[in-house]
Amino acid sequence: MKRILVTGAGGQIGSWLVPKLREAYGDDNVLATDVRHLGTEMTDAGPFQVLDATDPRAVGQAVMRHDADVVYHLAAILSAVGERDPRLAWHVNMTSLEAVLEVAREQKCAVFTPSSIGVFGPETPKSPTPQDTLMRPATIYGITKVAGELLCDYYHAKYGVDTRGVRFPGLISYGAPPGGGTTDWAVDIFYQAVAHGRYTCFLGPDTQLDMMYMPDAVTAAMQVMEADPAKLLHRNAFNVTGMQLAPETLAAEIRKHIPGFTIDYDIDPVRQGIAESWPDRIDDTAAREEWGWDPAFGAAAMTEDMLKHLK
Ligand code: NAD
Ligand code: AKB
Repeated sequence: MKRILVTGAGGQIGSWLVPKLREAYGDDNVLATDVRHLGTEMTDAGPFQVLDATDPRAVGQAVMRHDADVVYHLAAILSAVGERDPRLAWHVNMTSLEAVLEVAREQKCAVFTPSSIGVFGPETPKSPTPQDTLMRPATIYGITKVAGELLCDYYHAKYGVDTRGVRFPGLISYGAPPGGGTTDWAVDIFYQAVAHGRYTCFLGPDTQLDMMYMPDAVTAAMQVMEADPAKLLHRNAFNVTGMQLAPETLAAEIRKHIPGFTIDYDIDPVRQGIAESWPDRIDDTAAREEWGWDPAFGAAAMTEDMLKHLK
């Protein structure tokens, strides 16, 4: 049975991924860690430890004590917060990844690291965005994600570390709120629709981005780590997507369930600029062909499920 350590476990992804990992591999085999204390839902169901993932010694000790053979490295600063504090984003994203990779090299662990559609930039072909293409991101977040993909590839090629990852699009979920990204509107809109029947969006009406419902994201993370390594050509950077949404198209979906729902716009130039530098639609053929990626949720099914849970 795998022994797993998760960094950044209290965030939007970790709060969904840790319970699924515990279900699959056993509660005691999955050590959840985060730089902050987390609620009892996370800490009572299995082992938990406060851990700063930028501290290589602490990461090494935690991996050794837990006898981990897999690390899901989720600790990071996201795009919008990164633009407010670029040095923090560089420090957290790069220092923590280097720490995890070094520990993985020394202690022979496999590593899952999520990359992002944020690796793409204004010069990248927008629709469809190929798996292998020009990547010159305009955000510090994107720069750390491109560097992270390359560093993970390097640790695999040079040291044989079993590094794997996907480029997640914007993730939609209920429960733990998103951590300060450009795609957070696609979560906030549901909470505001249910609570107030209206939403003011910080992106323009037709700003289309790739999105995915969290159950599919968790499946992707676990599936790529279970995939036959012989079939993986793009180990650390698989494009994956579930659907494409713009504020006006998601508002129309929500209106099918909440007929009086209204949306208006108060555009934030920083996040609008980031969104415009990202793809409209990524091509995830490589993930489908190399490890069987096949998302269960499109826009209609995701909207229905989100509203069912939030109501
Ligand atoms: P999040 O912001 O919701 O959670 C990040 C977690 O990391 C938080 O619980 C935070 O406390 C923790 N953290 C911050 N600094 C830390 C440190 N020094 N040591 C340990 N923990 C620390 O992020 P998320 O949405 O769960 O994203 C997880 C990963 O997935 C990130 O690499 C992110 O770039 C990537 N990703 C997320 C999305 C998305 O839409 N959520 C999309 C693409 C990629
Ligand atoms: C963000 O908006 O920063 C994240 C992402 C797509 O990486 N949700």
